Amino acid sequence: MKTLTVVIPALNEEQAIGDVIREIPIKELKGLGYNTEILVIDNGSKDKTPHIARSHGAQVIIQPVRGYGNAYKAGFANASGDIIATGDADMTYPFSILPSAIKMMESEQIDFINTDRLTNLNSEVMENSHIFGNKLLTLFTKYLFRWPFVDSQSGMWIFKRSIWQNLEVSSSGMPFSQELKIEAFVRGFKCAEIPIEYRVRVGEVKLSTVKDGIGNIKHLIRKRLTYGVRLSGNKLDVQSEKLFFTNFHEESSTVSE
Ligand SMILES: Nc1nc2c(ncn2[C@@H]2O[C@H](COP(=O)(O)OP(=O)(O)O)[C@@H](O)[C@H]2O)c(=O)[nH]1
Ligand SMILES: [Mg+2]
Repeated sequence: MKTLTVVIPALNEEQAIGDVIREIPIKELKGLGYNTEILVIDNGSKDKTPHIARSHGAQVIIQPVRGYGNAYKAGFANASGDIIATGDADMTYPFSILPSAIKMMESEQIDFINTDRLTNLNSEVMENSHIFGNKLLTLFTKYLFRWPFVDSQSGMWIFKRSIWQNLEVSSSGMPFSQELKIEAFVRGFKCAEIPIEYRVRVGEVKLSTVKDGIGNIKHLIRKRLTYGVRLSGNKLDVQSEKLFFTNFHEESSTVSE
């Protein structure tokens, strides 16, 4: 039997955390040959989040240092699964897709799956400013890293745990999400992206559209400059020749750059 670890960062999410955990299709995953380990990463919730998570069968990991990226780092360090899947503790991400995503990973031998909230987005679910910010950040990422995904800010990823040790992800906060995806891609892992249905958030948003948006743009520029120095010039281009990207928006057509 293999293991899937679901890692969920949660800061004051008592309204949603129970339903989020309940949505994880444990029985179906068992049928596929996977035991499910659920890790909820908390650092400073002042509400009943950790208590509710435990009562729904999750293990609660306390990361003493605040931040979305720090929460994920603690989660990945404590994960024992062959595969790691992630998502917010706010009901926005459909954990019910995990069995089909894992089947796809196995049949296509994919290392890293990103999910795309934007292609099928119901515009009532996300504010216009947020949609604009997400598209702008993705555009920057495409331009700076020749990165072929549609949604650089999605918080749901499914990947082989073994690749994590090869990724250099230093962000402690919100840029963690884009940095992980860039790293998976530029390090040459086989990546794919699947469109999902993004849903209305339950509970209070932790992200500040303007502050975090600007922070993410600064991070992209810094990261690209670091690559420029460390990979001395065109190493990124050389690497990208052997990059592989399976775009499931177009019925599994395969595009190599
Ligand atoms: N443990 C932990 N979780 C956090 C922190 N900041 C945000 N989160 C969680 O990370 C997820 C993403 O935050 P959210 O407000 O939904 O951001 P958005 O989805 O980008 O609007 C949610 O489950 C939050 O509870 C943090 O500092 N620590
Ligand atoms: Mg969210």
